[in-house]
Amino acid sequence: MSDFFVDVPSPVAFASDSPGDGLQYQVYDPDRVVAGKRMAEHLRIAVCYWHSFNWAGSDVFGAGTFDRPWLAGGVDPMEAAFAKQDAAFEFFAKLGTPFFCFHDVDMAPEGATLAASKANLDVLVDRAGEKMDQTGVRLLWGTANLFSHPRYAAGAATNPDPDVFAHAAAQVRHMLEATQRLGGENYVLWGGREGYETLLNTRLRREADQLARFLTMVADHKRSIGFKGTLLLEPKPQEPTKHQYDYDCASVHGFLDRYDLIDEYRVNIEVNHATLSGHSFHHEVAYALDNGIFGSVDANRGDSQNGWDTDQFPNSVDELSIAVYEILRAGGLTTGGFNFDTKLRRQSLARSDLFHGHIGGIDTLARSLLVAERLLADGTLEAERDRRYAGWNTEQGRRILHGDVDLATLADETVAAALDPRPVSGRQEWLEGQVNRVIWSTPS
Ligand code: XLS
Ligand code: NI
Ligand code: NI
Repeated sequence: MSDFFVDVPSPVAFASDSPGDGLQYQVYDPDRVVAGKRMAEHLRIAVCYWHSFNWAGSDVFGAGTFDRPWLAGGVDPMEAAFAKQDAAFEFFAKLGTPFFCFHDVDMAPEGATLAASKANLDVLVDRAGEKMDQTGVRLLWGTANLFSHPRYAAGAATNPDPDVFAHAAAQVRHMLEATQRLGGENYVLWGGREGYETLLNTRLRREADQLARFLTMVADHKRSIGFKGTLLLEPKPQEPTKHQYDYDCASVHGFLDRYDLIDEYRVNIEVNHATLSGHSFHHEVAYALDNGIFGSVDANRGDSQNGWDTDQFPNSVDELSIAVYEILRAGGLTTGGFNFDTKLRRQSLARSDLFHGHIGGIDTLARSLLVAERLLADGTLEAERDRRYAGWNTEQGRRILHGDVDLATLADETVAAALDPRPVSGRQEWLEGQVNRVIWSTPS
């Protein structure tokens, strides 16, 4: 094991009673059984390679501030990739979380040609496989970066140039196969540049058809190689493009339905993308679950004052627990997990800050799981939802929904019966109080 994180000498353990230096979990206890399953199995936590190891802390106004020697330049690119991988696996093992996620270009340097890039990635993927065997860390998902290189400035699958589409296809084919070799449980497609900067030069329907063609080819290839994982699309409304086609869960759902891809893809919901699209994370999770497309989560948070994808570490039990409740109520995660698509603030320079960010976020998530279990056992929310729709269980409700009555007949009957329904309270404030009662009374 490498010794990059020397200031964190041993693995992070659960120690609820000793806050100490903050390098213990206060809530996350992987073996603790919650609602019939170990916490680790409920949450299936992953660390992302890109923000944690492949980003130097730069922003649009300034250079990197972090201590990531492999990104410094002047080092042989393959040697740098090895050093990065050593530090990444040291981090995963010390954090004690079961999964990681990566893009092709996070792990291996791009070569001068596609063939050279593929060869570099194969070396690093084999090396990752050995490290996974040594540490027991598994791959939650892999993905291809189809947005950083200038060739993708006008999109990958939605590019006006078919050669760019073909280039993206080659990258995805290789990365999907690499994900399969590493036993990855899902494969993600985030269409960062599948959108437009201006409608003045854009044909919307053509680009949608191209995207659907691309996703169909990926799904076909998945079947032909026998990859058993789940294909996931990650919605985001904008950034870097002005408008991204996979805007939110409802847009993705409509798109999948329209192009007959509804059985092939599910969604990877990112908290900060949900809020950027003008929804709550709770909304996106509830929509996906109710429509059978829920897959996985990118856990993070935004800053409500600036409207960017700030990818901060989650820190609100109030925000997360209600969404975790919906996931638990629907039976929990299957192949998905909670991937920490999170990055440090630019001034968080110490190597140990990466641990503090993850530990705090993971404890927030674990605490949300405890609250969700109590909300489920408490039953108030479901009882209230049942009560609210109870009218539909009557013979009249059944007749309407089953199409046993047409509009004119229903109108005539309603007039004859002189129906005069009265509004009833939605009880929102009472329900909010009930959720708080459970949050406040959940023991650690
Ligand atoms: C960017 C996305 C990206 C995906 C993977 O906003 O969150 O990190 O998760 O390509
Ligand atoms: Ni993400
Ligand atoms: Ni994001």
